Amino acid sequence: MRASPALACVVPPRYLAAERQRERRLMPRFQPIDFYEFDALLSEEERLVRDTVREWVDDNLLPVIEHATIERRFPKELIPQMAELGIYGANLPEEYGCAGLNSVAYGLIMQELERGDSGIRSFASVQGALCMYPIFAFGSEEQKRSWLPRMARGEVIGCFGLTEPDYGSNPAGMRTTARQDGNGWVLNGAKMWITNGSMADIAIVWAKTGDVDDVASIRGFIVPTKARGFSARDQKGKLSLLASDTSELALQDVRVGPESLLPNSGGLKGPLSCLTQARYGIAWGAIGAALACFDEALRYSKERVQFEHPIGATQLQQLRLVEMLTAITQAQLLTLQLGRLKDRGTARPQQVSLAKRANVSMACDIAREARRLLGANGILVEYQAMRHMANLESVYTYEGTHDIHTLILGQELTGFSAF
Ligand code: TGC
Ligand code: FAD
Repeated sequence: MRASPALACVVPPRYLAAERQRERRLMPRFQPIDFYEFDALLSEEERLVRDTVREWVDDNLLPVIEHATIERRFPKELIPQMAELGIYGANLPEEYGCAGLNSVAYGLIMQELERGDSGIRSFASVQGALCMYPIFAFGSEEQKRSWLPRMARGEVIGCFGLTEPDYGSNPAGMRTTARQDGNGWVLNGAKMWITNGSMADIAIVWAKTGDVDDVASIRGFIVPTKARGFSARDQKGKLSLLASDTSELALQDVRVGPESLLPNSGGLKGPLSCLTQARYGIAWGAIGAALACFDEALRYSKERVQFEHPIGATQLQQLRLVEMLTAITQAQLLTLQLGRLKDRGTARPQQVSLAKRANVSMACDIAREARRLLGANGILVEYQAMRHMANLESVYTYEGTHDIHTLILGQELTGFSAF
């Protein structure tokens, strides 16, 4: 995290207004449970980063997320605050204006953001793992110096265009093309379900520069969204990730200069490596959503009285809570080990698939069970469980569906591709 006053847990003055707002609404504060002394496995810096973002989420994200959800709008006012905390591309090097954190600290940031809302974690994931990372990994030195510091400061927002209307799980089939035109390129095609699509300043667009079947010809392009022929349209009718911008992109004879091409990208491996970064963040993020639901359910079980005793005094609700605690504890330990492997440089994409698949599924189950424990109140937006439950259906689907990760792991075990 950027060495800023925020790192030292000094809450910038304008955040105090949100704190007062929280108190007015008597929003209960998150009460972390550390059943397996997980904190002892973290460094001081990792804990500090997590606690800083945790406090920011409690004071600034949670007070606005309910209304943002009802109004179906991404809370743009949070963008500069997250930049100030050093959240965007937090695991990329300081020489490009980023925080230079290790993978575990980065993961803990994703956990805390998604404890607030999957849509906010999505925004940060797309900005960091899907837009800044490809510029860092496949860009020229000039591109890195030009884009990364501005993106870290939240002055330039990115989106990532891989999925197409007819190619979701199978991006190798993409139809978007980039044809060389003098020094530059002309792009044509459509991208679907693109997070941040309507608010982005640039789009990382993946396109084929050769024949329609030539997967090796896939290259990445930094496309300014104000380029002539580029348009974005909001995806209407969502019942999930309501506080997130999801759009369809159309590229019609979009001309870009040579500086647009990510020179070191080539083949499907390029976008898939970006997905590995984002899936890693999602594995942590899902724990955050689960923690929020567990925290709310536990508190509710102690407060809600039926048959003259708290529902938490009944065996059925205790079973629910114990299953939640067990699943969260297992996920934390698994994901921490993944983070340590990533920092050692030995984590493999299949290990990331296992964590994304297991943790998102775990979080979906916990959100659903928490919602049920809350009875009728569980369907209200002023409680968190149902918002998380609906959000997690998208998380289950994007960045490789649960099924696709099953097949990735099945192939890893048997050597047979079953796609
Ligand atoms: P395949 O032949 O298996 O692989 C092609 C090349 O890529 C390499 N590779 C990877 N590299 C890094 N990370 C990974 N996860 C990788 N997976 C594969 C592979 O080694 C090979 O390299 P090389 O050198 O031999 O060329 O490719 P395939 O066409 O058979 O596809 C495999 C499959 C189905 C697993 C892949 O297409 C896939 O993962 N599909 C799911 C698509 C997906 O996840 N889309 C996500 C779109 S972005 C999004 O959802 C953002 S949501 C917003 C948010 O994050 O919050
Ligand atoms: P399909 O691929 O059509 O799959 C439909 C069903 O078939 C699924 O159940 C799937 O698991 C199953 N299936 C597919 N293939 C097989 C198989 N071989 N064997 C068995 N079952 C199979 N994409 C981006 O590029 N950028 C973004 O920013 C982005 N953001 C998103 C935000 C949201 C809210 C959502 C919902 C999606 C987003 N996506 C984004 C797209 C996302 O990655 C795709 O939705 C996902 O990869 C699945 O593709 P699909 O929806 O076309 O489903």
